[in-house]
Amino acid sequence: MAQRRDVPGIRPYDHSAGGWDALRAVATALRRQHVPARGTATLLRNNQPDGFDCPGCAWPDPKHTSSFEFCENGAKAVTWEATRKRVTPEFFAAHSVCDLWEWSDFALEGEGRLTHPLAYDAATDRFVPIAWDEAFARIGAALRALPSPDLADFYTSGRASNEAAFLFQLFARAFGTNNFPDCSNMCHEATSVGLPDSIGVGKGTVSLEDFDHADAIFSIGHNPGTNHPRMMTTLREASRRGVPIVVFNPLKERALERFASPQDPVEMASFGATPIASVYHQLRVGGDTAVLKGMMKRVLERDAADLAEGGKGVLDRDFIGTHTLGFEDLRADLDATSWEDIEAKSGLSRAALEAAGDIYVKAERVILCYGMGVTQHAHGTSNVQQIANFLMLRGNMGREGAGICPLRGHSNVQGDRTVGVTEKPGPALLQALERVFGFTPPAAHGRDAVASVQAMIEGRSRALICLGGNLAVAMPDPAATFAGMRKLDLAVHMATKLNRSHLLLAKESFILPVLGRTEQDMQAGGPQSVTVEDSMSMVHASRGTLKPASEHLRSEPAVIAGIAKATLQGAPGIDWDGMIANYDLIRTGIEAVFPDFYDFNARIRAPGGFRLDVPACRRVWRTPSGRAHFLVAEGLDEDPRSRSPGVLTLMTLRSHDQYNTTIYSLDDRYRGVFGRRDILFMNEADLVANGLEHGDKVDVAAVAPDGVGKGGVVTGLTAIAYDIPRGSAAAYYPEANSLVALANHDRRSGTPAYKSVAVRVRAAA
Ligand SMILES: Nc1nc2c(c(=O)[nH]1)N[C@H]1C(S)=C(S)[C@@H](COP(=O)(O)OP(=O)(O)OC[C@H]3O[C@@H](n4cnc5c(=O)[nH]c(N)nc54)[C@H](O)[C@@H]3O)O[C@H]1N2
Ligand SMILES: Nc1nc2c(c(=O)[nH]1)N[C@H]1C(S)=C(S)[C@@H](COP(=O)(O)OP(=O)(O)OC[C@H]3O[C@@H](n4cnc5c(=O)[nH]c(N)nc54)[C@H](O)[C@@H]3O)O[C@H]1N2
Ligand SMILES: [Mo]
Repeated sequence: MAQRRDVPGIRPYDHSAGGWDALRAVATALRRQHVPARGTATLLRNNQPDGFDCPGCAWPDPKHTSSFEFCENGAKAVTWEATRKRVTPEFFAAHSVCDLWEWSDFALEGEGRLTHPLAYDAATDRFVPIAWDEAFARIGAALRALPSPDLADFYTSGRASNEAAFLFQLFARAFGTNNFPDCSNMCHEATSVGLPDSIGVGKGTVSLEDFDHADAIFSIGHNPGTNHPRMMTTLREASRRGVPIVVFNPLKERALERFASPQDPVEMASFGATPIASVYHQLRVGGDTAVLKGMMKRVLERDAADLAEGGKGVLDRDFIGTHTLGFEDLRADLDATSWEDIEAKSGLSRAALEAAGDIYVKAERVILCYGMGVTQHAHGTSNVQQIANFLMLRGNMGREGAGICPLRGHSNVQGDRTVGVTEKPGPALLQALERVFGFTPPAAHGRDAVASVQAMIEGRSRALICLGGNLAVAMPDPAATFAGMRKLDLAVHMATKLNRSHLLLAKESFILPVLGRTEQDMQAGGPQSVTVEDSMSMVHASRGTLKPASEHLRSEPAVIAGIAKATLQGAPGIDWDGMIANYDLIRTGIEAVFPDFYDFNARIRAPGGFRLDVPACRRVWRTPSGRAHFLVAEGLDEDPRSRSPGVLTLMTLRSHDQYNTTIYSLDDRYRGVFGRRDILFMNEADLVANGLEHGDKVDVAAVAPDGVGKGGVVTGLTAIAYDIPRGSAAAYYPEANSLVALANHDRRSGTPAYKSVAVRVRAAA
């Protein structure tokens, strides 16, 4: 290979994940946010029995009572919220919205915590302070002025607590709509829609203890070293026990290769590390259906061979016979799928997939973990169902040490759904709300995230109330999304930090600053705790300990109640003030509506909280047939456009120094990228095929959704030669979101196909 030219900011990083660099990164984060020594005390309270739940991710804690578990990115998430920096009324007086629009997202959020409720003033093009009650009154009046409640959308980002989310859906339904766009729609909706058809529940079935009993772990399409760092403790323990860990990921993510635990004095002192993956398969982007079908085909082949030799076979025939339907259809599909197609689509050899299938067959108890690499595809729902099929072939569902483990995104995205944030409420929820709160909630299904944005674009949505998040930047196709949001009559953002969504002005726009999870929440009835649900259905309390960033902040429940009272004006007699004075009363309401939360207030006070019932864990299948279902995925091809010559399949993903649309720094240490994010990761042979060299400036154009016309374009990226399969490419989210069309989503779950975008690359114009 010819000597590669030097590209600024690109240098190989050969250390293990974790280790001393992780400790150094935390020290830098504390310094940048001007958080002094007390920072350490803050971090120590994170995920402690009497402290706050880490806003970083939804991975559970060992009974939530463990001693401090060091986690670089959890520390960054806490530090980001506990920053000493503030965006004050003086800041807004000095900068018009027009000026701020030119700032980068990194710079906007980097200014720190919002301190005052703000309303947009068109005369000066500035956000100006407003009294809380006046803000509530104006928002209420604007909502009441809408000809129909269905002209409003209520967005939830998954950091909101159960209490806030419950009040939010209660308010929106009392107002009269089921329009609940949710960050889950961009994330694990494929799980929430796919798994109920397979196993009767849209959640994972494993608990943390199950990992102690597993004898093989499969990891598909997630990057825990960055996004679920506390999971590394679990994977490291499993690896040290000799449990095979089989990884399928287009990129060699460093933490899945080897990890040095900052909590292990020996590893730290010796600069050692623990290998994580026992085998690492770099499949092509979008090759997961092929991989899963390949491994399942191997299981059937092994089964046939074993039977031929007089054995009992390798399928769990008891389980399949007693608990499932659809096995013969699956078998027919696998028989009809050729190894040739599987190899072509996955980019992996038959031998590699057979070996992976053999590890699966040898293990008695298998857990399969997955993330956005599986769900954010046009076939996301069916990908998830293939995972369930794979596990069920050997009864790896609903027993100790085995099961399916979706790694949720935001720390309470699962809980928000559990307590009623859903655009498709079932009869049980509707009846319970009516019984408990005395009003008839709307039954007609509402809008999810893609549908909401489409409605804004088409003028069918006139008001947007956001419980956190940065909807405009998180969604596909910023040009269309931004234009849609600018057409609104009313935009309300409950937020901790300034972001671009707030600058998309409606006729009336408000930014309402709220307490973060790390902060004390004092109400008339004393200090309050909230609750959250982690990826493994454990519900526990979270109590902030820090002094609030400003005396003007209100809690999310209090702001929702304020808007609700001003909008509903007494109807239908919900005791908003009582619930805000004492959140126990909100929890009493949750318990009355959702029977699974029985004794909520008592159980939440026990250390570690409690686990919500997941019937599939008991091999109870809440499907119409009462059985679990093998479900067939049609073919292997997600997007026929990706087969055209010269087309690459692009995934958009997170760096190590980012939390969704929040950018902590411009580094992505493990991938060897420093001080920049304008990078396109490509296979060297694809560079050559496009007449490009490592370090060339390129323009990337999406192949239009219908194969003709115009798709989105991102210009001026620097293409680098990277260890990624041929035909696949990668770029950072959200910078690359212009390439993702709103229409490019999974038809069944609405999840945008952020990880399968057909693109062409050419030298920059
Ligand atoms: N520090 C930090 N923590 C976070 C977040 C954050 O941004 N920063 N975000 C939170 C949220 S909301 C979420 S949803 C989670 C996200 O956590 P993850 O699920 O880990 O999300 P990503 O980083 O987007 O991408 C995951 C991985 O999928 C791989 N991948 C891409 N395409 C494919 C494919 O086609 N097949 C396979 N098998 N793999 C593929 C990528 O190489 C990458 O390693 O993390 C949560 N935790
Ligand atoms: N191309 C591409 N796009 C993606 C993805 C991808 O992988 N690729 N991933 C998708 C995924 S998985 C997700 S979950 C979405 C994320 O979408 P969102 O959840 O909408 O986005 P975040 O970036 O997490 O939101 C950040 C903002 O939340 C506010 N905030 C932070 N903490 C709090 C709090 O405690 N309370 C309140 N009220 N506000 C708070 C701050 O103002 C901050 O600016 O993005 C999606 N978009
Ligand atoms: Mo997410």
